[in-house]
Amino acid sequence: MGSMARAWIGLGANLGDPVAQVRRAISALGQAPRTRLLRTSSLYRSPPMGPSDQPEYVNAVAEIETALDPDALLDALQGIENAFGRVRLRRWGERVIDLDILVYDRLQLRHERLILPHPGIAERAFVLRPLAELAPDLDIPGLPSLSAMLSARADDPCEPMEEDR
Ligand code: A4P
Ligand code: MG
Repeated sequence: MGSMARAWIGLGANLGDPVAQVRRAISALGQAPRTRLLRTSSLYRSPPMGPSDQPEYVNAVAEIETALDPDALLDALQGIENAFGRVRLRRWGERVIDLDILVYDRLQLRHERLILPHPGIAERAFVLRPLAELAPDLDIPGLPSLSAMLSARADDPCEPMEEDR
């Protein structure tokens, strides 16, 4: 493959069998065109951010290398979401799977369909903890250090799941 970018993908699910769906989505990510799965974090559980009348979430982060440009990568992620039968119900609402591009190289952009780095990183323990597990020293453009963002979110519930890893 030609020039490869390094990207971190956030995964989340809270409908059906969230653990199985996050795992299946990670393997689908590894099958995306011109993309190689490098590492994945543990799975984490957390209460829902947003409407509280929905099940708890399972989240993880995957590190990939890809020759897809950011738009093509977003297409690939949305293709996986659609293949899982994702239906958009409400903002911050329940979903069978959600895949977000958290970081793509050192790119910073604000397009209509794509914002990089992902705008929710600093507020979300369920993104910061799995990301820090993979890349504690990652320097994210436009954001404070991961350790500073983690300290600010230290009281948010978000636990690694123990089972079978
Ligand atoms: N978009 C822009 N930038 C990006 C990016 N970097 N990566 C656009 C991916 N997509 C990006 O997102 C809407 C649009 O964002 C996409 O079409 C894309 O063009 P969406 O996921 O389709 O839908 P949404 O539900 O409206 O997203 P929203 O409101 O941004 O919600 P989030 O941020 O996806 O949050 N609680 C816990 N504990 N864990 C979770 O994972 N997730 C959510 C959903 C709510 N509460 C949660 C969790
Ligand atoms: Mg999303």
